[in-house]
Amino acid sequence: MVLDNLGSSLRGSLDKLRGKSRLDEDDVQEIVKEIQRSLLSADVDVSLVMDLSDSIKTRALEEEPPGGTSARDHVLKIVYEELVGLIGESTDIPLESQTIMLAGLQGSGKTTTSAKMAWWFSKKGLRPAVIQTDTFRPGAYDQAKQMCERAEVDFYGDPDCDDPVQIARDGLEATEDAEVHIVDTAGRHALEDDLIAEIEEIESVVQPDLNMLVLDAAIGQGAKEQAQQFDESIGIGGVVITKLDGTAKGGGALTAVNETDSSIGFLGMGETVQDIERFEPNGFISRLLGMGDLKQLSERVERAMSETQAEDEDWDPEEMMQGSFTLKDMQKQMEAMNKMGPLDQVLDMIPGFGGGIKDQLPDDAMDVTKDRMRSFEVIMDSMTEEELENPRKVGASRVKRISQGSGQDEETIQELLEQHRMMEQTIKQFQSMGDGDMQRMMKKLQKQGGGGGGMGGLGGMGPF
Ligand SMILES: Nc1nc2c(ncn2[C@@H]2O[C@H](COP(=O)(O)OP(=O)(O)O)[C@@H](O)[C@H]2O)c(=O)[nH]1
Ligand SMILES: [Mg+2]
Repeated sequence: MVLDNLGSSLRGSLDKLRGKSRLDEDDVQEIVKEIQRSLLSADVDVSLVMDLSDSIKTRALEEEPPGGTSARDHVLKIVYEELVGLIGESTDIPLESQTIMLAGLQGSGKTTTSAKMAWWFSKKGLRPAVIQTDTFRPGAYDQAKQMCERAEVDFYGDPDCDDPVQIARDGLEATEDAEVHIVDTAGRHALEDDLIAEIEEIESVVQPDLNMLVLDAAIGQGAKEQAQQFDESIGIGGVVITKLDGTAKGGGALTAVNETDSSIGFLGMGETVQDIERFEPNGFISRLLGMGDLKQLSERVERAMSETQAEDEDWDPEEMMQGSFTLKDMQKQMEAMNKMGPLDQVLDMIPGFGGGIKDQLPDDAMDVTKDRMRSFEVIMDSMTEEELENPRKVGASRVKRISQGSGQDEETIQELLEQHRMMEQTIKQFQSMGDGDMQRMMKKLQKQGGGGGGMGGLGGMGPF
């Protein structure tokens, strides 16, 4: 995650302030140093880092904390506000008909992002189409077409045409029925004049409402020049940072955003069409500071749960959170989790889980792969209602019978039962959080999630 280091080291420094009501110069100095260190190692531009740390320092020392506020909360608020100022608002993406063109160097993730964004718009109820104008890279047509099939969105490309401007023109006509047009363009290994000329020509035909620059999170200080050049030629209104599921921290992209006065619109978090998130500065920084990204979380939970619930009217997640945890619940959990995306990303968004708690969970708890889920499903189909409700009753002889019935070996059945036990245990821990963190968190989720589908917020959060 972007600035992940900052999150943990800053949390460490801030925790040292616990119990203090006044800050001295040394306290502030230590925190500011921590912030500088992390931002610099994340490739954020040096002068930007200095500006930021100066204002945090000045404000922390000069501003009087409001009555009753601890020193820790006061600093936290200042750091938070300054970081919001640095990162800026999310790019405005209205949910209406529009044309968006993607620009960026080869390999930055444009084609992937165009399919992801189309998927995102389709989930928002709009009809998107992707127009693929890359005639430079062999295989670009097939790649884009396949991703759009996976995203179940309209697609236009022409593998026999080598004029990107012509393809753009034809594409707009062919996808007339779509509401949102996303135009994918070619890149090069480096910025070259002919690339700039080509993209300017496409832009004059397409006349996009928004040009977005797609940047790999791993880009370092080079982001600055790239962003400036694209900005000069077509005008950049928003940035997409891709590959944030990797180890890169994305500081270079932040630099670019600041240089061009644009903003971040989307984050790419993986290779599949669903691995896209709308950039949310507040939530993003909340997560960074270990406060949990409540808004994003509830959005994902809502979406996954409404899909899962639509498939099975009888299943009530709230009942599960209060009562016993059956194998049926587990199946629903796994389905919901798969829809939400990788579990550790989901966990990062839960308040309090971003830090150490996640590490205390057994590795296996995260390891609910699609294949495993499929065998588990086959096994569960061979189990009786009684066994599904009461998995503890499944002894050796029943395992043998289920194995014969499902064609799965006994070991896999034991694994399923073990997985269930593990999840049950975690759920119990969760339940026992009781009146403290847990309820606060559910309240927040309910408030922010808008209560769609009677979901009671966290009900669908999986065993966590
Ligand atoms: N892990 C990960 N890989 C990504 C992401 N976005 C793109 N990629 C991969 O990066 C490579 C280049 O992406 P592509 O969309 O072809 O870039 P383009 O040349 O700009 O169109 C492909 O292998 C993608 O699968 C992301 O968010 N996470
Ligand atoms: Mg491409």
